[in-house]
Amino acid sequence: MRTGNLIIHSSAFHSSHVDWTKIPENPTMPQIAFCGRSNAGKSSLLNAILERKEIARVSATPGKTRLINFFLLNDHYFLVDLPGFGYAKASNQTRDDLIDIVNGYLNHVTTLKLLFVLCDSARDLPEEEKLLIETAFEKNIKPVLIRTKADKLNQKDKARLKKETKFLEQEFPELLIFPTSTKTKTGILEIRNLLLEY
Ligand SMILES: Nc1nc2c(ncn2[C@@H]2O[C@H](COP(=O)(O)OP(=O)(O)OP(=O)(O)O)[C@@H](O)[C@H]2O)c(=O)[nH]1
Ligand SMILES: [Mg+2]
Repeated sequence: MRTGNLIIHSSAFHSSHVDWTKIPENPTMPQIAFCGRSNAGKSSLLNAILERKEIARVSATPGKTRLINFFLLNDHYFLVDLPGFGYAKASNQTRDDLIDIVNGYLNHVTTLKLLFVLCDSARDLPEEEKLLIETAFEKNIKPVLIRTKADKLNQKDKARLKKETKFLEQEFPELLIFPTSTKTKTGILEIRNLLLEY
C-alpha cells in the first residue's frame, strides 16, 4: 500500500455518456467511480477531491446528474460521476433508468478499481447500496462506503451512525468506511490518497 499524499497536477472534464457502451477504457488508466442516491453528495465530493469548485455540477435539485460523466485527474485516473438513482419524486421510469445505467456500467467496465458508494450520514444504508457493495466485491472492484455530510449530524444521528457502522463492519469485514464532509473537508485527503494504490 502506497502512503503519502496524492498531488493534483491537472484535472479536467473528459466526456459524458448516456450508458456504458461508449465509455473510454484504457488499461493504463484506472477508473474510480462515485455512486449513490441522488443528492447523496457525489458531485460535491468529486469537486472536493479535485479541489475544483464546480467541475462536476452540484445541485440543490436532486436528479441533476443523469449521465455518466468522466473527469481526468493527472492524465492518469478517470473519475466517474454516476447518475444518482432512487430520487423519490422522479417517475418510476426514470428511477429504473438511472439504476439501470449504474448497473450497466458496473457490469461492463473492465478498468474500474475503486467504487465509492456514497450515503448521507443521516440515513440508514438502503438495500440497493448494499447490493452495489456486494456486486463490487464479486467483481474484484474495491468498494468504499462514504458517509457524506458528516457536518450535519446531531448527537442522536452520531450515535445511530456509530451503531449502524458496527453492524456493517460485521456484515462486510473487508469494507472500508469513511465519514466525509465537503464543508469541513473531513475525510477528503484520506479518500483522495486511496487512489495512490492504482
Ligand atoms: N452540509 C453538507 N451539504 C453537502 C455536502 N455534500 C453535498 N452537500 C449538499 O447536498 C446537495 C446535493 O449534492 P450533490 O453533490 O449535487 O449530490 P449528487 O449526489 O451529485 O446528486 P445527483 O447529481 O442528483 O445524483 C447539495 O445541495 C450540496 O451542497 C456536505 O458534505 N455537507
Ligand atoms: Mg451529481
